[in-house]
Formats: sequence, structure tokens, C-alpha cells
Amino acid sequence: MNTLRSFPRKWLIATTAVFIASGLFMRPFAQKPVNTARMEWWRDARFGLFLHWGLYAIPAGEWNGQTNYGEWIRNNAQIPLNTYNNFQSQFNPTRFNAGEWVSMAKNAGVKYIVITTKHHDGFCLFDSKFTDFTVMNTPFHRDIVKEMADACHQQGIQLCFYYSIMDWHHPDYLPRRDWEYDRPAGDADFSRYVQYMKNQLKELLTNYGKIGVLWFDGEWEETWTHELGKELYQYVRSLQPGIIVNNRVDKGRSGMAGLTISGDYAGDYGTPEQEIPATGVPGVDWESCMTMNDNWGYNSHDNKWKSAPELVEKLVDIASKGGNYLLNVGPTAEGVFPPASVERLQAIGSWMKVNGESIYGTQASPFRLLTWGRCTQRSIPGGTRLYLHVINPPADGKLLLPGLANQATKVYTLAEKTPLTISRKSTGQIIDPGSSLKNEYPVVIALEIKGKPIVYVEPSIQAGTSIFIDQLPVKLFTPVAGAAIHYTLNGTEPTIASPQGRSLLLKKSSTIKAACFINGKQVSAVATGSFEKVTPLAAQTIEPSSGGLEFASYEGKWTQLPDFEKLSPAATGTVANFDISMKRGKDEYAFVFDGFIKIPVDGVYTFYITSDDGSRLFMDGSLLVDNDGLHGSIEKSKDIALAKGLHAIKVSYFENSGSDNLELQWKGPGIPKNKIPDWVLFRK
Ligand code: FHN
Repeated sequence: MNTLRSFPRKWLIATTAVFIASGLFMRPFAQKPVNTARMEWWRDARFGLFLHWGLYAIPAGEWNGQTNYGEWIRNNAQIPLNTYNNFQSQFNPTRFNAGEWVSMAKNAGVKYIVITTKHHDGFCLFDSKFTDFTVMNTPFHRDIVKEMADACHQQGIQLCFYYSIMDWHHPDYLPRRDWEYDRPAGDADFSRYVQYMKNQLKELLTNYGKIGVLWFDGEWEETWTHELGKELYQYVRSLQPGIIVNNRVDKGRSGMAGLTISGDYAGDYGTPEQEIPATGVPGVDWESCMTMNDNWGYNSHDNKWKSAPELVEKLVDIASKGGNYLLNVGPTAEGVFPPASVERLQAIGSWMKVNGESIYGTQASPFRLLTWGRCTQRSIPGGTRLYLHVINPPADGKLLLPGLANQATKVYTLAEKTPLTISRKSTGQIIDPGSSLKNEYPVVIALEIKGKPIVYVEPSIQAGTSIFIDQLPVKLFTPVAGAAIHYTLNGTEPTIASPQGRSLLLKKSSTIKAACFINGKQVSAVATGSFEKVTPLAAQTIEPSSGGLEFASYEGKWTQLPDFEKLSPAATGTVANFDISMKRGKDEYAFVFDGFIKIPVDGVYTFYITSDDGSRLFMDGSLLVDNDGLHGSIEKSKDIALAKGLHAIKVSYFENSGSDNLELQWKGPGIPKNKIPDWVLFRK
């Protein structure tokens, strides 16, 4: 039953013309930047397999009784180079079969494979004339990259190369690990190392056929520069002009969030790691790389496996945002995939065999949010096919497509082609999927519509903060040309009789509800925003002795912030700011900073804490921002209303291993977001 015919067609044509002519589509498609035709195969692929394999598979995560290492084992267990090099004489993956690996990937629905040709430890899985630290000088004595290249070519899978800029083995790489007292820099020459990399990249891009992607990594150390990154990008493209290069060739990556910051940074796509962006970014290519358990390299003790349905949901979520999914397997020292990885690849393949068309070659969702799942889309003759991935079936079983204005022509389950019914309501269309939703994996429903999607997205409610002490300006915005926004301030549903406008000034706590109306009819879902008027937290009545903070440092290995009350500090003292540079080692340490911050005027302040690994920010004794956990560099923030004067501020932080950083920023009345300056910090 399709009741769209009751919809005023003349109106629909008029508004459609306005939208398409103005290009003001309610939700932009993932526009493809021109002159990057070479990326089309990669965009259509959507799904790749990451392989982290090397000498680190031999210890398999264990060293001196500790079992939580991965491919960083040489660094994190501080294994001297001469000891680590012994693994080379043990590397003999007799069960390795490139054809089997590629078949498992292909049967899982993977379209490209990224293999670590050289990871940070410097060991090469390929035959190189520029070092002996390769697989050719192991008992295995076979060029693994060559065998992978042949198998990929035979099975129609695009082979791609991971290559680490950081190199803990090459004598010319700098910096050394800060614990490598037995390996001084000596006459190390970094420019000689850069030439070594180029020599190897020429081998990799000359001897193994067409390579799809050069997946650089390890670009974060200070010796690698923006200039070197731009130059290396051009060098790689000169060897294979059609190759794609990720953004880790240069210095523009925004930490683990992975997208490229603005500037002339090289790299064709962003590389979120172990995370998926909250939304897609029209016209921006990106690929989320993720592990199946907690490690990239094989760890025989790591049984924290994500379930197969969870992995499929990540694939669906990523594709609905216009991204690619690079899912990792860490093969064992014998040369096989861990059984748990094999099981998951097979399960994903079963789902992809039936639903792969909802992933491959699709574009991002035209909807801002679907509470019950995700959506992808592809053009079809005369219209568009929307793929609706039902992940959390709604309680009433009805699937609302908020703001969808197009006429539906067909609705059916993708797997069984079972016809379904669709009906219209003022704020969109509703599909009744009947009993077809009961499944642990996403169920895909195909909805075919005429033309390009026209989605009247709900208005966005924009304000600087969610709390205020006096008054708060709020903007109501919609990309829907020709729409009026009607709103209420008391949490009731807006109607055509509700006030209309785009700019508000709140003077009391309010719950704003706003919707788009065209020709007197509501066409979008309702957007909600709550804003609270609060009293600023009173300042502390203390007389600080001097500037700066008190700090206590601790040493130990944690995966979350410890209870510092139960620990004895390794050192204590005073410091001008939240500064971890006086740490004793690069890993396994923690800090607690205590003091007061001088708030210049009554107002709402936003505090930001960025850290790798975990951290917490307390204000006047209460937890304000919780950024705890084992993670890459992540920023979290919170608003708080503070009265003028001194407020107790405390920050706790820990670093487990790998990269480390801690940064405190603030924003407030007349203060743009920036680092908290020394001169507002005081101690007793
Ligand atoms: O340090 C590497 C890590 O070992 C792994 O290769 C990941 C995969 O993207 N990249 C780096 C961490 O960001």
C-alpha cells in the first residue's frame, strides 16, 4: 500500500525542483572529488583485510611471563636488538599458504588485502637487496610478499602494502628507543635512512605488480617531517601513478581519529584507528582499521574477540558513513590465521554473500540518524535504491524513515525479496517489515524510490554550550530550502501555530523542539535540544602560596587509572602546568596534578582533556571529564558554570605503552579554546 499518491504532486515537483536546482540536497551525497578516478575501485570495495605478520608472531605476545604484548613487543618489553634478532633464525611458517589466505579473504567478501611488508621492528616479509633483515634470511627463505602477490593476482584481490616509516632496527633510523642504552645513535644519518626507505619502496613497487594502496604508518616521531612526507608521497606516486597513499605518509593525521587536519598535507584518505567517525564527511575518503580482538600482531593469550555480528555491524556503520573497513588478522608463527579469526571471516562472508550489494559501490546514508539501524544507497535507472540495515529493531516493529519525501516504488527484504508495505506520515515514511527482523545479524531491506533521495532532515539546534548562567543565544538551522522552522520551548511538539524563527535568546532553562514546515505542513522529524540555566559554582576561599601545581609521579603498568591513594609516588614536586615531560621513562608511568585555577569572570567554561592513555579532570573535588582507559590520543570535554575566583583543579593521567600525551585546554567568556596558561594555575 503506497499512499504517496495523496501527497500533493504539484507541490512535490515544485520543491523537488528547488532542491535539485539549488543543489541544496537535504543530506549531501558523498561527493567524489574530481581528479581522483584512481580511487574509484577502493571506494567501491568498502571492505579490506589487514594482515599484521612478522617476527613478533613467534613470542605471540608473551615475554618474561607477561602476556599482553603484540607487534610492539620489542619496544614494550624492551627487548635488546640482538636478542630480538634471534627470532629471525626461528621464523619458519611452514603452514603458510598464500592461496589459502587469499581465498579466506575473498570468501569473507574482502576486495583488498593490506599486508605488513615491514612493521616498526624493521623485519621485511619481502626480498630486499638493502638489508639482510628479511624473510629470505630465515629458515623459511621464501618471499612471502611475492607469494601473496601471485595469489592475489590469481584470485582477483587487490594487494596493498603496509610500510612503517618508524624502524627500530635500521642503524640510521632516529630516534632510538629511549631505553636502548646499548644502542647509541653513533653516526646514524636519518637522510641515509630515508634513502633506504625509498630504495625499498622502489623494490616493492617494481617487483610485485600493480599495488592498490601504500599504507604508511609510524609517521609520528619528530624526525619525520611534513616536507619529507610530501616528498615521499610524490616519490611513491612516481613509481606507480595509479597507487593510493594513505594520510600517514605525512604529518596531517589527527591522532587515532585519523582524518587529515586542514593544510597541504599529503595522503589520499584518512585513517581512523580502532574507531568509527560519528558521521561521514561528504567528499572526504577515510578507512577505519580495526582489530578482531585487542591486538594487531598475534597474541596467543588475547581472547577478547568481537563477535561476528558486531564486526558486520561495524562494516554496515562504516559504509553508511561513506567509509571503508579494514579488518585485521594477526597470523601465527606457523603461518595460519587464528581459528577465531577464521570463524569470523566465514560468518562475515555468509552475510556478505546475501547482502554484499548493500555495501559494495554504495554511497553514504541520506538520513542524519536512524535509531534502528543504518542506510546506504546506490543509483538505479530513474531513481535510487536505499539499503536499510536493521540493527536494533524498534519496539513497535515499524521502521520510520524521517523526512523522506520521495515516492517509493518497491520495498522488499534483500535476502528473500519478500515484498513489504510502506506508508506515509507527515514526517516521513514507515515500513512495516512484519516478522522479517528477527536476526542476530543486520537484516537488509531494499527501498526503491524515484529520483535522488529528498530527505527533509530535522533542524539542527546550535548553541555554544548546553548550560548558561544568564542568557544563551541559540540558532535553528535547516538545509531544506523553502522550509520554515517552527518551535516550542517547553518540550511540547511544534505545530504550524508554534513560533517560527531561526535565532533564539534563552533566558531560562528550556527544552527546544523544532521541525521544518513547508506550505503549512510538517515535513521533517522533530529535533530536541535541552538547555539549563545554572548557578555558577562558588569559588574557594583560600590564599594560594604561589603559582604552579603540585605533582606526584608514579611508576607501574595499568590499563586504567589506578587508585592513587594506595600507591607511593616515585617523585613529587611542583610544576608550572600539566606537564609530563619530567617522566622517567617513556612507558608505564602516571601523574597526579593538584592545584587551583583562577577563573576570571562568572561564566560557563568548557574544559578539554586530551590524553594517550587515560586521564580524568576533577573540578572542586568532583569528576568533570572522564577520559580514562587504554586508548590513543582522544579529546573529551565538559561544560561547567564557575564563579569568578579560585577553584580546585586536579588531573590524573597514566601511560601504558606506545605514544603518550596529555593536554589541558579551556574555553570561556572572552577566552577562545586554547591551552590553559601557567598564569591561571596556583597551589596552596
Ligand atoms: O603502531 C602501529 C600499530 O602497531 C598498528 O600497526 C596500527 C595499525 O593501524 N598502527 C600503528 C598504531 O597507530
